[in-house]
Amino acid sequence: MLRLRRRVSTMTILSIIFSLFSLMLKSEGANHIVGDSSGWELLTNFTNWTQGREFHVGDVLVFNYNKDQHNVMQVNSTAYSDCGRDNYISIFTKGNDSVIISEAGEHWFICGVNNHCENGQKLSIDVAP
Ligand SMILES: *[C@@H]1O[C@H](CO)[C@@H](O)[C@H](O)[C@H]1NC(C)=O
Ligand SMILES: *[C@@H]1O[C@H](CO)[C@@H](O)[C@H](O)[C@H]1NC(C)=O
Ligand SMILES: *[C@@H]1O[C@H](CO)[C@@H](O)[C@H](O)[C@H]1NC(C)=O
Ligand SMILES: *[C@@H]1O[C@H](CO)[C@@H](O)[C@H](O)[C@H]1NC(C)=O
Ligand SMILES: [Cu+2]
Repeated sequence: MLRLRRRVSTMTILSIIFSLFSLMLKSEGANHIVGDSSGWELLTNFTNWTQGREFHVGDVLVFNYNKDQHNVMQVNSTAYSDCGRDNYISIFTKGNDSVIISEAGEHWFICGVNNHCENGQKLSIDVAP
């Protein structure tokens, strides 16, 4: 009886520790290096990159690119489809931009330089709460 109780309380403590730990991990937010080592560049396949990847609110997208050749525009779905550059939500131009995802739902990014977007330099992600 005593031994059983002790085992139960050890399990309880372990599970509390585990929950706290997962909460901590969750609130930290994951860093996603867009395109991995290829970066935010013309020849990267971003559809491929998003496959099997989960995005959550609080995560960070890191865009690495040559700032003389590219930029990052966060846009709405229309501009994503049309590669429209006139009404962006935000623009990033530093070449190593960290974008914190603060809302659930779909997010769209394009490169606004020349015809890069038309050539596939665009990213669409679905963010879970
Ligand atoms: C990118 O990758 C996806 C999935 O692997 C594939 O369906 C698509 O054809 C690729 N696009 C290009 C331009 O290679
Ligand atoms: C998709 O990415 C994987 C590595 O993440 C790579 O091995 C594969 O060749 C890529 N496919 C395409 C179509 O780019
Ligand atoms: C995207 O923004 C443009 C310009 O403000 C607007 O005309 C268009 O309707 C918007 N698209 C969506 C899906 O909200
Ligand atoms: C980003 O790049 C700028 C210069 O373009 C540099 O000053 C800064 O230290 C870089 N930040 C990181 C996190 O690499
Ligand atoms: Cu570009």
